Amino acid sequence: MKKLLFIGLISIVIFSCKKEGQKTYPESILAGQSSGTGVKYIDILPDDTINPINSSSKDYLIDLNHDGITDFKLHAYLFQAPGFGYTSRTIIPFNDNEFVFAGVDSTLVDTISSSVSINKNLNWTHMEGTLYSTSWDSQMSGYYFSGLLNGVNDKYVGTRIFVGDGVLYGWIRLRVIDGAIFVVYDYACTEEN
Ligand SMILES: [Ca+2]
Repeated sequence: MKKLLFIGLISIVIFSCKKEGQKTYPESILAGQSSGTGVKYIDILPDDTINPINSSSKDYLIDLNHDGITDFKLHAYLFQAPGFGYTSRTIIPFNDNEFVFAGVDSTLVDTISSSVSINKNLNWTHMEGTLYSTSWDSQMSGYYFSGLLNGVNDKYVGTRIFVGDGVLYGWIRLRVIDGAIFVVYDYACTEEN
């Protein structure tokens, strides 16, 4: 019994020590939230435009929490030839970081409205996700597209990155423009307390 009590006491001491040194992390962020305790916000001034030239791609790297480690890559690609063409804009998570995808299709990036809570209850994936892609073929008279980010304003891509023992929730505000172009306005993520 004494032995049990001793082990119990030791466990309590170890547990409390751990708890004291432990960092805590906010469990959510609001889409578009740029201020408040535990929120790190970066406004890109002027906005960055990602514009690949024909038959090439252009990458844009984002380090959401500014720790020197890239968290996401935005990737734009354009190909066009007489009679057909293709564009794509995707997000590629690094280090198993994740973004919020739309419903059942894990390759489509969701668009989150301003002030909606980004938290663990959304659909998360670390796969490459499509922001918007198009293709056309004059012989088939077809124009095809996929992605939710076209023609929307003030919509956000929900993100989360994994650091040590914690999760940092965040968002990136983007807009797709004609062709293969897109614009990065700003981003934010939570930070440990
Ligand atoms: Ca980082």
